[in-house]
Amino acid sequence: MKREPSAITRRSFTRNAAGATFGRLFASGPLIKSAFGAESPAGRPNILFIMTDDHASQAISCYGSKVNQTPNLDRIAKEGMRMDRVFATNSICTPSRATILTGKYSHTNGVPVFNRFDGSQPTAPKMLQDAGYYTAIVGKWHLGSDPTGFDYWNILPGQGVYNDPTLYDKDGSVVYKGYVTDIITDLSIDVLKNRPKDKPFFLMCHHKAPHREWTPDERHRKQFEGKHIPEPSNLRDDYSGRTDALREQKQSVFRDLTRRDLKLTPPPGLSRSESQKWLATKPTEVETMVDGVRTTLTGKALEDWKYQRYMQDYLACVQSVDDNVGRLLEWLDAAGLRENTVVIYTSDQGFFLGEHGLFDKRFMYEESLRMPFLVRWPGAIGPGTTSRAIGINCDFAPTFLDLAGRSTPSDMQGRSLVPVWKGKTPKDWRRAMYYRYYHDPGDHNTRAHYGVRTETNKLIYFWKKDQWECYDLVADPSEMHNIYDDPKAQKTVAALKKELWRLKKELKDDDQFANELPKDSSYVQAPPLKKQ
Ligand SMILES: [Ca+2]
Repeated sequence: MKREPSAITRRSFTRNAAGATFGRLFASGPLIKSAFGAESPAGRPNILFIMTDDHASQAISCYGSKVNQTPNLDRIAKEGMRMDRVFATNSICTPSRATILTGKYSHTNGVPVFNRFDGSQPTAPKMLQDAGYYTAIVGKWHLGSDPTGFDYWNILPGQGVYNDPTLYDKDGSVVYKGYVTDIITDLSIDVLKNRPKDKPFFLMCHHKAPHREWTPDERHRKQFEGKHIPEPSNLRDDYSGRTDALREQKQSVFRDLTRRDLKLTPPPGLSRSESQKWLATKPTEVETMVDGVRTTLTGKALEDWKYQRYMQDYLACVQSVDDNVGRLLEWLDAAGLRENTVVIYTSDQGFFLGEHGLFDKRFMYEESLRMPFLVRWPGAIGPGTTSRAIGINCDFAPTFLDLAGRSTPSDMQGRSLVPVWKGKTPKDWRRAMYYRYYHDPGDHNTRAHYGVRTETNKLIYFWKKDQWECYDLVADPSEMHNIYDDPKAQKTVAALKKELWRLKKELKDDDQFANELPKDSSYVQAPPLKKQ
């Protein structure tokens, strides 16, 4: 493996407190040797990175979920740390994945929308290989090009499917009978069983669930069938005082869920294409059984029903993830890998579970911006700890490298989270993060915007509309009151604007993709040939 040409500067090394710690750790002879023993407590840890697709922290019980229980995810938090302020810098699938691999914002790594990732660029997995790690990825990739920097990869083409999914590797594809979350877990365990034992490992276990269209397996579907899910207080947000963006979006639970999303069955006698068209329709009335009586739902009764159907299936998909994370944790225990493996659980972004009447993500509002982030590392992270330090997905690559004893390359735009985990957050840690979403009109007519989130406030600029929103996150955590034009807020607005322009400049966002977006697609993937 050739070493990446990225320059490691003295500045980035000294800035990186945990990197310096590892520098000291590896300064003595015997420890350098033990660094390559994966089982050795003195060596570099294994890294198990579990990432789901679209899992909101509101649907994890250790984050205070009002809608479900996730005992296995809670176990990671109980035995390690729950981070409360880790944010996606561009809240959609492909861009977040490109950022996690590169440690760079969308405008720097060239993936602002669902476009193809250039796998020839430097990435954390390549640098981990160079540092002596065995690297592997299983599950959802969704970057349009085949993985680079992995000793082993086996991925879903594009979004993949929930039942009997196809996965493919460098030699071709295989159809696996069963449910995708179980299969990705089985394959991940196989990777760990078959890995070379003389190296530490870095495994990315990437689930498809709970991505739209939220198809649960039968056991979990039954668990949530007919269960009443509490509604968020702002499910019926009327968007007063906000910009045009919320009124123009097409990601409304009441208006934009299709018959396919709602798992309705096409009437008999339709051709395949008629059936597809029927399923893609957003229904304004639905005939269903209510208390044993066939009933046609319209108006508010239909709205209530749509929210319930959406959430029952979404939560059933999450429950399968929770079970399977439990299975992986138990396997680590049984294999004696618990002590020297860093286990991370996150999602590529957050998700709306009816807040502001929405599903999906994209907007910079809290539910979409926030990534769940749980991490366990026995002996290094105190059990049951929490952190409110502002992390971003650009931090993940520097963190992986730090764990491998490598400093952060100077062109990465994040910092290692390791000192935060150890309760030693550097004094100069960021107090604000920069966000930018480009995909306009995109799949849901979500207006392009950029903005800044501080520990107490948020400022959002819809640049194509020249419209602003500003929120006081302390007084108004649900972001219902836009204070941008409030005379009392003008000092705050001015300070936030100053910080926004400062961050935009510091991160070298020169509006590279403000008007023109890449045309190629991350949905197009080399057609996987069947294995012989
Ligand atoms: Ca996603």
